[in-house]
Formats: sequence, structure tokens, C-alpha cells
Amino acid sequence: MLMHNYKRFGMILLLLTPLFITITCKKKNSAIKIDHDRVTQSLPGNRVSAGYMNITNTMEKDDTLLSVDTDDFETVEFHNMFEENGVMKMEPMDSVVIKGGQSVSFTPGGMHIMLINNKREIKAGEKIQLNLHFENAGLIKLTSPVKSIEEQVE
Ligand SMILES: [Cu+2]
Repeated sequence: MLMHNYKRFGMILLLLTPLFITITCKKKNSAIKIDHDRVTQSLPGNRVSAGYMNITNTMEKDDTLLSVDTDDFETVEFHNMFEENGVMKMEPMDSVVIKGGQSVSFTPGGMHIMLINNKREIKAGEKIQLNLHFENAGLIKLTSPVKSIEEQVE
């Protein structure tokens, strides 16, 4: 009886070990800090959303945001805004460098994360998961709130 209980205790410890390692790894990723992350809701007949956030590189070494993916959209691009003949246009960028000790902001009217071809309706008030792939920091998973278009204006 006692023996049996010890075995069970051992099993629980084994099961808890991977969980503990996961939590430890997550904390090590703190070289990159992300805040104010949010995604715009999808509008009828329009299958794109924009992702906004501030990314801070706390390391001395530069890091590069290589790509973003999510289960909720077919394609994700980095877009820069520029003016041409009085019209604001967007151009895709391959990647975004975050210099050591500096921050980069994705903002409405500025550089943004373009989420293209949603696989479902993206409603204000819910959350979507974004996977950010950095050259040095590796994968950082974000669970970002979806905001209405009105809420995006700062
Ligand atoms: Cu865009």
C-alpha cells in the first residue's frame, strides 16, 4: 500500500518536470520585452487585420524579428508606411532589426504587422495567439487582445 503511494508520487514528479523546464525557459527569453500588443478586429468583406506592439531589446547585441505567424491568418508581413504624391502607401519589409538597448514600435499609421487572409472572423474582445520568431531570442508566443478600429487610435 505504502509502496504503491511512493510510486504514484514518483510519477507525479516526472510529469511535473517538463512543466518546470518550460516555465524556466520562458523566463530566459526576457532579453526581448513586448508590451501594448493588440490586433485590429476584422471588418465585413475585409480579410486583413493589423498587429501593433512595442518591442524592446534589453541586450547590448542587436536582434532581428524574422517572421510572425498565427493559426488565424494565412500570411503575415511587416509593412512600412510611406507617402507618395500625398497618398499613404504600404511596402513590405523582409525583417525588422531591434538594435541593442532600443525599442521598435508597430503603430497605427506607422510600421505595422499586416495579418492577411483571416481564417475566421476576428472579433473585438477576444484574443489571438501570435508567434514571433527572433534571430537571437528565438520563439516568443504572444496572446494579444483584439481591439475595435476605434480603440486603435492613440
Ligand atoms: Cu499593411
